[in-house]
Amino acid sequence: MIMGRVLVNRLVALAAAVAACGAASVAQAEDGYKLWLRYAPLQGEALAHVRGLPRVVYADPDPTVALAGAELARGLADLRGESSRPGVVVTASRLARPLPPNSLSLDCHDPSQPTGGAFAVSPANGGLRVVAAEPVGCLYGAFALLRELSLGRDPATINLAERPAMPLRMLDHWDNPDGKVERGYAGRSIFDWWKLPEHLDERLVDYARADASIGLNGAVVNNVNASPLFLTDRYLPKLKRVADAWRPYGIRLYISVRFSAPHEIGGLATADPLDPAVQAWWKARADALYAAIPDFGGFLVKANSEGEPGPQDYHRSHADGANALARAVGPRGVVIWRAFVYSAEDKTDRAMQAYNEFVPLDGKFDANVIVQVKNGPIDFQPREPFHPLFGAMPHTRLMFEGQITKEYLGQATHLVYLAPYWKEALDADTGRGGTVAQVIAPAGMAGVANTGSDRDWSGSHFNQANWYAFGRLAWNPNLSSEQIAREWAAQTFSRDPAFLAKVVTLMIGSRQAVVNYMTPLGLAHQMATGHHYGPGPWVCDLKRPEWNPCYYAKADKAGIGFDRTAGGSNALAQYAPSVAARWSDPRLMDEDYLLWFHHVPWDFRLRSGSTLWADLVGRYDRGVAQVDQMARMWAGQAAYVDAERFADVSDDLRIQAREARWWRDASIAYWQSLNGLPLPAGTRPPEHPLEYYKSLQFPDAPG
Ligand code: GCW
Repeated sequence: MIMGRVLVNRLVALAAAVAACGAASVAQAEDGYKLWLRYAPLQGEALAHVRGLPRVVYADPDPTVALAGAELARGLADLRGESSRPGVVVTASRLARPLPPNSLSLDCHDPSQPTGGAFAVSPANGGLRVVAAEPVGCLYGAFALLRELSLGRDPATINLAERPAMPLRMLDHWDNPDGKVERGYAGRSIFDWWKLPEHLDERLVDYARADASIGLNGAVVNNVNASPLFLTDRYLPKLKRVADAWRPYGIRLYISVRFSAPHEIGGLATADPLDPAVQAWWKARADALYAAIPDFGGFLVKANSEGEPGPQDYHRSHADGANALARAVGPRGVVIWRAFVYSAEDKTDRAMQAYNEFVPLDGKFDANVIVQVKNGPIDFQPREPFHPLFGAMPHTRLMFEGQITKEYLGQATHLVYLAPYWKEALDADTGRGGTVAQVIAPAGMAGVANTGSDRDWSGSHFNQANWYAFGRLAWNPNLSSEQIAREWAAQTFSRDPAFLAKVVTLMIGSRQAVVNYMTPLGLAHQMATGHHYGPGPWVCDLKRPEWNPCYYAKADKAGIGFDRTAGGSNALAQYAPSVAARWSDPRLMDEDYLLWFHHVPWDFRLRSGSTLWADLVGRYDRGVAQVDQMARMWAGQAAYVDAERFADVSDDLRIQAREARWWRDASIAYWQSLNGLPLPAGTRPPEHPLEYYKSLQFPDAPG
């Protein structure tokens, strides 16, 4: 014990620990690079509280614990407004007991604590103690402590005991090896495979730190429309370099694989998953990956979907395909197999195809296979009902896939805060023994990343909130959207209560605003084909019917909406009876999903008494008005935000206000061309004739 204390006192490793962590970012003032990790100086009583905290952090030399210690020392110095006087990190092989008085201690190998990233933080010995069973728990604990302090909490009242709700909390990057990001609106890829392994961009370390700060623990580094390059020997040292940089932050590296790779790069005649040579090839690739990266996470697979190869090319099932890869990986990792499938030949309602394909395979997947299901049955639309697969495969681990990058929600520029969107699905009762969040708890959540080479990482400052919210919800899906918005805005912009009251309101309302001006009342997929940016409800001439917006709205002179009742596609029957019952009667149901499940005449009476047509037009108008209101709210916040970020957000809101009108006008002009109805009294007519909206082309659209 005494020996331990002596050691502790001797091993003052201030600079070393800070340097070893590599966490120092290259951020400039307020260009958004620092994300929510700004640790802006506290004021008043909160400042006095952190100034009263000890300046010595006791840690041990484990690389993750050292990082946690350095983060704490640096974060506290910043919060104290004394960035030039960071605290001291003292490292020892194991912490001495009793804990040194008046210290901040990271006690990271306590076998009495729960594993899996859990931690506890409490006042101890005149200081604070973070305790965990494993180093990564301490890292999460350090970030959680800094978050509490950043929000102005009195350290004496901090008592946290947390454990993540699910084991896999991941980001999926749809990044191609050439640096282009599919559906990416924040510049180019953060991965420079060309320069790796010799050069590792410091941004990749900052990225891992940001992920860890919100509890994320894995990332798939390449697009699900996968290049086989990632399975070649040439990529092994590149992947290894990234994995080595991420390891101290607890981020495991995964890759997307191309199912036909054994044939394409392996020189085999086939990629049939039941062929022993194919199986041996996958095993050899997995072995090579694990030799380079012992904690390699596993494979993500998009198979037999949108033209990607898959087991069905060899008349095998998704389970055959997934299991072949899962056996190659073995207990070392997982195979995440996507349920996002719909085929050109299948004439059933697209919303039903994944369920039809996967439910019969329940129980046939190996234990290390996880089936990854999008939040809704079509494709990340502004509003969809939850996916009917959740709850319908009780013998298969299901993972939730959300899209952080806003492919169908205004991409980089529209301010849309997505926590309420994801929570709508996570909180939904499947009627089959739990909510979606409960169904996925044994597996996890993956978010399609919105990160890129832009200085602000995410294409706009408010898009950072969606990265933040996704991590926080994967850690704890019971957090409220308000709490997450408040935490994020306070850390990112200002802790001033007046500011937070306005900005949290603005964020919370933003999701319904985009639904209103793009696809109200349960409409979906009305975006122009290809770029998915602006409106294209008239598009109806593409070869694959389900790639046409007209397929989803089924609008004509008489009415609008997709009949998914027993009289139509009967997609409703894929839900538990208690859920289907809620959506089966168009007169009684939640009207937010009306046209998703029902085809109704334009003069259908809503509960408000107004006709469908009048209500639809009213909702588009409300969406436009909501964006105007958001812009007004933001305009009043100049005093709280630095000029650079204030102007950036103001500009984006100007774009959003213009484009909300575009969506409204184009949609109304088109529906009117079908139904021939006059606009409700007092309604502003579309600014241009329909032909104008149809003529707009965007060959320069990003993503
Ligand atoms: O949302 C759609 C996108 C495709 C994407 C696909 C998928 C990666 O438009 O770009 O491909 O979904 O999820 O596989």
